[in-house]
Amino acid sequence: MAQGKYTVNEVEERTGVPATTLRQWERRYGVPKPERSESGYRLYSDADIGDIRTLKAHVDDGVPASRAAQMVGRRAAAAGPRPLSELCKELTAALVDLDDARADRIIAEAHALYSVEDVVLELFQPSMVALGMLWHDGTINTTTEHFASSYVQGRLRQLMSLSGSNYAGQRVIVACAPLDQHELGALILAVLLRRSGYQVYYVGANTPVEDLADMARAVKPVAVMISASSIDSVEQLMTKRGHLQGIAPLLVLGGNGFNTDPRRAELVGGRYLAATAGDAVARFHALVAEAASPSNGMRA
Ligand code: B12
Repeated sequence: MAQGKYTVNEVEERTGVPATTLRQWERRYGVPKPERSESGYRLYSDADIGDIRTLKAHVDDGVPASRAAQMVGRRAAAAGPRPLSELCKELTAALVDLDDARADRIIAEAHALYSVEDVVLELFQPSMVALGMLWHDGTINTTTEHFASSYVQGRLRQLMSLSGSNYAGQRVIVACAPLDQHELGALILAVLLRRSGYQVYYVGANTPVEDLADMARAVKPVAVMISASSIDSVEQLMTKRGHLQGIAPLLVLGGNGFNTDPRRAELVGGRYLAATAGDAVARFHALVAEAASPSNGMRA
């Protein structure tokens, strides 16, 4: 949700500072910093009102306005960067409001302050889970969910292409299980793998296992990684496990369908590494080194 909720007249009433002075302070000293509504009106938050009261108190004590504004600005900066959990709540609210311009600003702030890995795992992932839960419980409708999912997918694809493919790197195919439309986990995994130097073939949602086996024969990856977000998706893989045998030196299985019971991975004939893509990629490096070592053979 946006923080700004008071108009300039309401702020004048609450603080006793005339609207003209408020605008002057903003123009000259950058304090306060109200948001703008879609139609361009200033909207002040509770924090802005706090800053205005402090500024007024200093000015009433005889401190020049420019110096008082510096004191208030320094205090705000000392509060430090906003945590990703706070940005996550704001991103979720912006997407529920169908406000992609606001979402862009929140993500820009996150990228300026945190690593790509932290942004995808601690901003995009929890925000998508929150949005998905709102859809699952009927709070938001399908169009809102599709808008939000496709927005986040777009941002992840952007990150994937910005990371650049390492054409000399070891090859990995990333796909979702047959009939599985939950694509965001697999996309996050693909981004992190690319950033770790692998040449990633990202296939995406709802991938038939027979076709995946054909692709693996052509591409010869060191690993095929499949995401299954539900038990139904795990069952799809179970029924097709014949096609998965020997598909690549490593068959790695993950996603919610395996997180709820990692033993299912063995039944499908693959390896389970971890519940989040970040931890899974860290373990994957060691496995690849092991699989590539001649003394260990090339087992899935
Ligand atoms: C968002 C969401 C949706 C969105 C998906 C949008 C999209 N384009 O991706 C929509 C609304 C479309 C959707 C639809 C459905 N959903 Co849904 N959905 C979710 C929700 C809330 C979040 C999933 C998500 O995006 N998470 C964010 C990503 C980033 O996290 P993640 O997938 O867990 O991935 C991380 C890790 O698991 C890991 N990882 C993932 N894959 C892999 C693979 C490998 C190899 C490795 C190493 C790691 C790894 O790395 C990722 C990053 O850390 C989950 C509940 C939940 N809490 O997870 C339910 C959930 C997965 N959905 C569920 C269901 C039932 C459905 C529907 C059948 C509902 C319906 N009645 O139509 C449909 C199925 C559509 C289909 N055929 O696939 C159930 C599945 C239950 C089960 N049986 O197991 C869940 C668990 C909700 C629930 N509790 O009931 N859903």
